[in-house]
Amino acid sequence: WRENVCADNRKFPPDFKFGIATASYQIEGGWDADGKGENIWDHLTHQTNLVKDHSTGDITCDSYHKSKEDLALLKDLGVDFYRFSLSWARILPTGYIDGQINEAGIRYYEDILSELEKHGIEAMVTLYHWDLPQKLQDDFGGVLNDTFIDVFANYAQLAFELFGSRVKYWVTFNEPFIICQQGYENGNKAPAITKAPGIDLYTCAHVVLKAHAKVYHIYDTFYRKTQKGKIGLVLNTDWFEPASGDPKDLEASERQLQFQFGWFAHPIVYGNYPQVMIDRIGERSIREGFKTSRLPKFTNSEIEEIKGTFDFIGLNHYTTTLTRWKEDEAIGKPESLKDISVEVFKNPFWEGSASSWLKVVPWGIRRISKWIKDTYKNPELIITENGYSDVGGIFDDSRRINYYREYLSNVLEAIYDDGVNITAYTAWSFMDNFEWLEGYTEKFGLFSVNFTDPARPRTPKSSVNYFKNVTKTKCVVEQCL
Ligand code: GBH
Repeated sequence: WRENVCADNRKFPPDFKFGIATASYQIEGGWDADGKGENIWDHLTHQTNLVKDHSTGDITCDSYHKSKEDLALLKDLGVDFYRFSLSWARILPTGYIDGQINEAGIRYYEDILSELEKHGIEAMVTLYHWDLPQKLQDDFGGVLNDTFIDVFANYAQLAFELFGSRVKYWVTFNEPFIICQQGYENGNKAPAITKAPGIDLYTCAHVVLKAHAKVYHIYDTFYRKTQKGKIGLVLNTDWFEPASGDPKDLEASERQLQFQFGWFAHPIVYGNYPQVMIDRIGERSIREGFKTSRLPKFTNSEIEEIKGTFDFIGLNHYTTTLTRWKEDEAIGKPESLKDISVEVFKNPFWEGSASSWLKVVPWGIRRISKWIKDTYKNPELIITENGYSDVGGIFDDSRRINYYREYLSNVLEAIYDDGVNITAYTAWSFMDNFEWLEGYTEKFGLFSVNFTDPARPRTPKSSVNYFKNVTKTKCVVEQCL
């Protein structure tokens, strides 16, 4: 069948784009270089023992000092665009617009953008990939406080002013589900606040959605016409495959998707939270003795403000999980998992990776794409992350190549057989980097980085050749004509 992929002309459409992604805290290093402020990841890695190998992102790939070299590698990869994020505290050390503006930080991103332009590579820029300036956490509790909305909007507007003429795609937030569920409930991400499970994460999401909508409207009103870019939100989800054909397992799968993806997608498409969240959280809250739902309510004007605030939806997708219906949890101390009440597990026969959660299930990307098309009125969908981890030091990374080939092949099927409007695909990640609480124990890069060498040399893995061929031929197999 592989030959058929090309014989069939199953190449990606001519205007389909390929890119590769990174995030500021994971690759930049230079944590206090040239006036950068402290952020919540600097704080967490310096003040706690939460990172598995007790490592930090202080230096990591040292991309802060090596961006010229990195840009040359990107050019050679043949990508159409580069997805990276801005370190808020590198631009605004305190996070506030009326604090000091760090010229060195601005220059760093200007240099990247002009190199990209020179190489004919488009920029996809994420405003917030988890590295909140620490001062905003200290002053008002970060993303839990409505104050965040204007502070974020000021930062975003500055970014549009400074960089917008050279940015094709803006992403407001990377994975609000993770920001809120892990940052403010299970403690797997900074600021690792776990004191009000079942409450704080919903407050966080409420603030994120309002901040997202505000920034969308700023772009739409003041910058879109002259800067001609697009702006969207990046959401992460597994595909949740029902464990059996039992309608109850189907219901469980749908509920899980609504509580994870729908939590953010439903508001930006339809204006409010999914009904199943409103009903379940509302009902449980009352039985728990709360006067109102733990899920905050949008006012009518907020609903109007949030509805339609995207040009594209970004999907970060890595793996699939099985879902089985289960009896509702007893009423007790609130917890978001009890609100969902679904049993999730993995098929033990699925191929694994270095990440416990990441099993290789290529057909899942086709099913989640189709589900998004059907559930959210066929939006423009961009795969903003997809990739495979190993333990590092593997240069002939054939399992990573297999992963990309099989996932990309399913993306082709989603486009041609299911009519999903997928316009671009982004591999995670450009190079091995700091994998959050897993430190340097899980490697997603197409380029390997030697973290014990002060020069942090980059070495291509075999997957670089594979991906180069994909970007050149728009075809998933190596011998494409
Ligand atoms: C992405 O999130 C991030 O955007 C990126 O920065 C990161 O490097 C990349 O993934 C690779 O991990 O074991 O039960 O705690 C992906 C979504 C969701 C994947 C949470 C890991 C952990 C599940 N992530 N999941 S669990």
